[in-house]
Amino acid sequence: MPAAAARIPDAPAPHTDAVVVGAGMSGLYQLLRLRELGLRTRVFEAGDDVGGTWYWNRYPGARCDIESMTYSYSFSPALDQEWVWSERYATQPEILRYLRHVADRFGLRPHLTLGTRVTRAVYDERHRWWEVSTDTGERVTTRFLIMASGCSTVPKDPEVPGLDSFAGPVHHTARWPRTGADLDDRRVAVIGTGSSGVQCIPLIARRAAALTVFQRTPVYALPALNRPLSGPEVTARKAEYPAFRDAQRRSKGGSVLPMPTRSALEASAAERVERYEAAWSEGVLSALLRSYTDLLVDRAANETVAEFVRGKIRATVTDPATAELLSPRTYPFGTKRPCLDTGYYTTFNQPHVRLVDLRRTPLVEVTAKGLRTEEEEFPADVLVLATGFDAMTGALTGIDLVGRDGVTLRGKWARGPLTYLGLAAAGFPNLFTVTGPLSPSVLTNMAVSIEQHVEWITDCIRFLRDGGWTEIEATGAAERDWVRHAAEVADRTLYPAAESWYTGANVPGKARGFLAYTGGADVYRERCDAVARDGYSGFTLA
Ligand code: N01
Repeated sequence: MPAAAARIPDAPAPHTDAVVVGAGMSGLYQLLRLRELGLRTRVFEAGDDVGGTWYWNRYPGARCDIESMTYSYSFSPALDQEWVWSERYATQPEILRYLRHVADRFGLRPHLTLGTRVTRAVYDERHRWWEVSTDTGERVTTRFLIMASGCSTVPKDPEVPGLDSFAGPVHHTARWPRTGADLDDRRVAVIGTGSSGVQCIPLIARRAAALTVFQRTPVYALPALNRPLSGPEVTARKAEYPAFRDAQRRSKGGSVLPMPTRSALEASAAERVERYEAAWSEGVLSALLRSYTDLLVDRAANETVAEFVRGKIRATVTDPATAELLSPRTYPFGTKRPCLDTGYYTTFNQPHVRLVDLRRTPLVEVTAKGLRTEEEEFPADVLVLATGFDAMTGALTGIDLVGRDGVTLRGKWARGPLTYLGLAAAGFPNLFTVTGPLSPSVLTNMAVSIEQHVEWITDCIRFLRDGGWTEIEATGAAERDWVRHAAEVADRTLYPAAESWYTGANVPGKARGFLAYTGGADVYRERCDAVARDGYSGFTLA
């Protein structure tokens, strides 16, 4: 086995070389890579199994909105050939089975500490190591600390008084009971109509006696056209996997899809409709956005596709008033993450389903018996919160990360995340954030962005070890340049025009700013590679 992380001469060694926080898709792959490098590595995971997002989000209808054969690890050609996805869009249980299989197949379990949450980590400048504390009372010193804690980890409740007074069960979609929820013949109230709401509402409607959906902002949803994958189709895709995986890595968004060449405003209205119809029938989340080059940069161009989707909603939802309520009008198409629809809009044609517009009549309180808006009381037996997450930064600022001079990451990021490449932060040596804020992450196929970050971090640690370095830290100047660059690139798009978890606007009091890098995963990868080629420019080494 090769030598472990570099040691400081005449100084004590830390308990371990690397601690990884989280055993989701990122943490598992990071563990695998660091073990290959010969590093003593421990992974702490709050859940009692691996899976991360796919462990926690067990609500009815939870499934991926990127095709299974695309949204999976690419690092192992053997794994690609062995694993057989059953549907075009995999369900949560199937993705969880896959991640469990990865943990077993690559012998990762001995290095996992499950059911254990990291609560605090303090950088010890003298020893150049992190001291990590957990909620089980463990304290571990480690040279490197890698946050693989996910982008959508910390669930967010609705800001409405009285939640605790509700007499029946309250289920957040991201904390769904493992044994399932009793919804049969109940009066169910759902708050929230983002991706989680759009997926669970049709399935809840099938079981509930009555369903009331409380909507604050409507979404744009495209048909998923999910279906089982046939044997010959899987075989054909597997034959192409090596080239396909390579193309994914070089692509703008981590999926191999045709890119547009023409402006929407140059096309005639009839051409546009023809194109949008073709995109609509693809059943791919990004298909409409990839119809023309300017849909995410030009309001007028965007309005052509937004109105196309509204037309589809009007054609599906029979009651015109309900159709109008479900039609987004306050933000451009694509600037909040669109959703894939399997029976969402048609659910509102059912007589036992009612849509309540919280913009017109805001929620006032939750009572023991249900919900009360400014106008009406809605009795309910079960309350479902599909209200999303303190995304992108919540998992990182939610633990006490204390860097140089006692500065906390929470304090440093109070006015928005300051990070170099979304991978590292000045004042926090030897700390890496997998798919951290201001990296492409959630705007791309996460599987591809996770692998890119994990491989970059692993190469960096190898470089440090081989060079005898014990400390790496982003410089303040590099961090400032990156934050400025990320904001400039985002401001060239329509993304900042929407209030959403992309901008921090969904959490009251959270700093606003676009939280992902909009410049493209291909451009970003090249930038990260150049930093490494230049001997880690923008970092100081000790
Ligand atoms: O969360 P969201 P999500 N009162 O923040 C509403 C990924 N994901 O869990 O828009 C009333 O999108 C809120 O209203 P508004 C995916 O990246 C992927 O659905 O803030 N309503 C909104 O309607 C996704 O984008 C998959 O006005 C309140 C909803 O709750 C991300 O996770 C599946 C409220 C929250 O929507 C998050 O999706 C699921 C309040 N106080 C998730 N607070 C797939 O792969 C919030 N809302 C398919």
